[in-house]
Parts: sequence; C-alpha cells; structure tokens
Amino acid sequence: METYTVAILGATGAVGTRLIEQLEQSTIPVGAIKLLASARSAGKTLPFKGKAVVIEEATADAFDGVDIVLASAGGAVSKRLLPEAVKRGAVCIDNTSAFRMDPTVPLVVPEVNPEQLRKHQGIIANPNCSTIQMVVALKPIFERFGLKQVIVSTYQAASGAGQSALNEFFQESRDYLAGKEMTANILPTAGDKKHYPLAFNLLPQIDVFEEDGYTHEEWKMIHETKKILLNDMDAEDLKVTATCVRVPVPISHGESVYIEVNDEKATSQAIRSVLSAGEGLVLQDDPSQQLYPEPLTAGGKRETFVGRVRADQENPNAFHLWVVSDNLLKGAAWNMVEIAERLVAEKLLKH
Ligand code: NAP
Ligand code: 3JN
Repeated sequence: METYTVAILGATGAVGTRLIEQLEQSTIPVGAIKLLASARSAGKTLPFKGKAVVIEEATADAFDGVDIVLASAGGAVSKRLLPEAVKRGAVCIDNTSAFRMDPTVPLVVPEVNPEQLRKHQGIIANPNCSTIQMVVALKPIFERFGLKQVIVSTYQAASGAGQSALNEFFQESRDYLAGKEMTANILPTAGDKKHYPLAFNLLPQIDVFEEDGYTHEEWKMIHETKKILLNDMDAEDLKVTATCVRVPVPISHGESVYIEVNDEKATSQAIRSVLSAGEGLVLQDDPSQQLYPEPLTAGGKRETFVGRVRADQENPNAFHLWVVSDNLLKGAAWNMVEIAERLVAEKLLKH
C-alpha cells in the first residue's frame, strides 16, 4: 500500500495538537510524520501513535520528501514556508487566512464544495472556524430552498484565539473566584493596543477593527461564506453580515443564524428535514425535551450540531437557527484532515 509522509506545521499549538490526534484516527496511511514548530520547541517531543517524535524547527528544507503539509502556525509562517513546500512537491492544507482570498486557491469544506479540490495548485485553504460550521448548516438549506440573506451573531470560545489565550482565560477564572484582580495580556486580540479579561465577561471584538467598524473576523465570515457557497468572495446575490463575540467558554463556537430563503414554500419542518439529512450535521431540536446544541456536548465531536429551528414572526421567508461545533475539530483540525483524506482517496496529491 502507498504511504505518505505528512508534516504538521505548528504541531505544538491548540490546533496542532488536535491535528496530531485527528491524523492518528484518520484513514490516511501515514508512512512518516514530521512535527514542525518554532525554534523554541525544536528538540522537544510529542507522541504520534504511541511513539515520541522529535519536533523540528520549521525551515524550507524540512519539507524535503513531504507529501502532505497540514499548516497551522499563523499566516506569516504559511506565506513564507508553504510556497517552499509546494516547490518541493508537497500539497499543503493551510489553516490560516494567508491564501483564503486568492482566487487560484480553493477554500474548501468537504461537505459543502468538495469539487473545488480538483482545482488546487499545491495549496488548499481551510476556512475560518466560524465560517465552516455555518456553511455546513447552510448547505442543505441553500441547495433546497436558495438563500437571499444571512445574518449571524457568533459566540466564540476562548480556544479560537490559541493555547495562550485559553490559558489566560482559565487563569482569569481562578483569580476572579479567589477574589484577586484579573490580568489580561492577550484577548480580545494579541495584536491590538488594549486587553480585557474574558472570564465572567463578553468581548464583542475578534481580530482587529477595519475602517468601516467591522472586525476582521466579521469580514472573513462574510467573504469566505460567499466564496464557499457561490465561488465568488464578493457575490452580490447573497447578502451576508456578521457580529462576532468572544464568550467565556473554552471549546466550541455557538452561532445564532437568521436566514431569508428564496423558496416561499419553505417551512421550519421542511428545513429541519433537510438539516437532519445534511452531511456532517446532527439535528438536536426538540423544545419539548429541552434538546438543543450546547458547547459542552459538542466538544470533542467532529459533527456540526443544529437546533432551535423556527420561523421568523415578521418575515414569512425567514428562519432562525442555532449552530454549535468544536472550533478546534470541525473548525480547524478535522476539516483539514478530512480534506487530506479526500485528496488521498481521490488521488489528488499531484500538482
Ligand atoms: P497557538 O496555540 O498559538 O499555536 C501556534 C503554533 O504555531 C505553535 O505550534 C507554534 O510553535 C507555531 N509557531 C509560531 N511561530 C512559529 C514560527 N515562526 N515558525 C514555526 N512555527 C511557529 O495557535 P493555534 O490556535 O493553534 O492557531 C495557529 C494558527 O492557526 C493561527 O495563527 C491561525 O492562523 C490559524 N487558526 C485558524 C483557525 C480557523 O478558524 N480555522 C482557528 C484557530 C487558528 P511554538 O510552540 O514553537 O511557538
Ligand atoms: O478567534 C477565533 O475563534 C478564530 C481565530 C482564527 C484565527 C486566529 C488568528 C489568525 C485566524 C483565522 O484562521 O482566521 C487567523 C488568521 O490566520 O488570519
């Protein structure tokens, strides 16, 4: 059987450690594994399939002989190193925003637009976690009823901002409960001037602000959704807007999604029916049993959970949904490994 050499770039991070675990559980025949991170981690070890693997510093030459790169070490690292990996013959699945809006780079969620994989020229972009879970839920509705408008408000977990943000949130929680002052150095976003505690708080800022008052996370959700559903990041046929909020939850993002559909015959029951058959989706929607998706129960799972499906009371063609998924799995590591599984199964590892 053909086997593949796989490199994980950013192996020590919140996403990287999940990439190791998802790759261990995948159908990909891994012949050799390379764990790459910064010089700070070089020489340390992490386990893969029960064996200790020595972490190497990520350099261009580290990609010699690599077939598949799973990259999650930040946009600047991807911009610098992925073209080097492609030159050496690897296919790269990139979890950063570095190449997402490049029209020559497919932006892929396998349940939604797998046909785009065939167009790759060495790099495939993994969308933002908030976009992924929303488009998984929207896809069967879009196909069956058409979509005019999407208005989403996110409830994003601390782990979306990386391992150090998650550690800061836990420390703040301990300090608050011990009656001590909380110290914030990372959130809402490491690159901005001011920092605020997340524990016992809500932060309506994810990533930096654009001049129009939207945050960059909101901008990503709008344009990535259009690129994935309509293959055009500026498509005008579908109106999308977003408000992104960081919430004091460790893992799994929640989203309240308002949709207006084209088909006037759509009902909540018909929407529930297409959602229950949707790929990668689990419908959890029974108010009589208080059944709905929650971050605690979605954590550690690969699926996207959807519930609270109901008709808008003012607009007859509009509906509301509540969507929850593990941001580190379907929002990042599992979507990447799922792409890699499809590349292997469909023999698309050449470029
Ligand atoms: P994290 O926990 O902070 O981990 C960062 C990883 O990158 C670590 O392995 C780190 O290695 C490595 N790294 C940092 N600088 C490096 C360098 N110069 N060369 C090589 N490796 C370097 O962050 P994370 O949450 O895992 O996220 C990583 C990236 O994934 C983010 O920056 C973002 O671009 C992307 N991301 C995407 C989504 C999504 O929505 N799909 C969600 C989260 C993150 P050391 O331990 O050696 O420092
Ligand atoms: O904050 C979240 O919940 C998701 C964060 C995603 C993220 C964080 C830092 C840099 C990204 C991303 O994937 O959009 C990036 C980036 O690569 O731009």
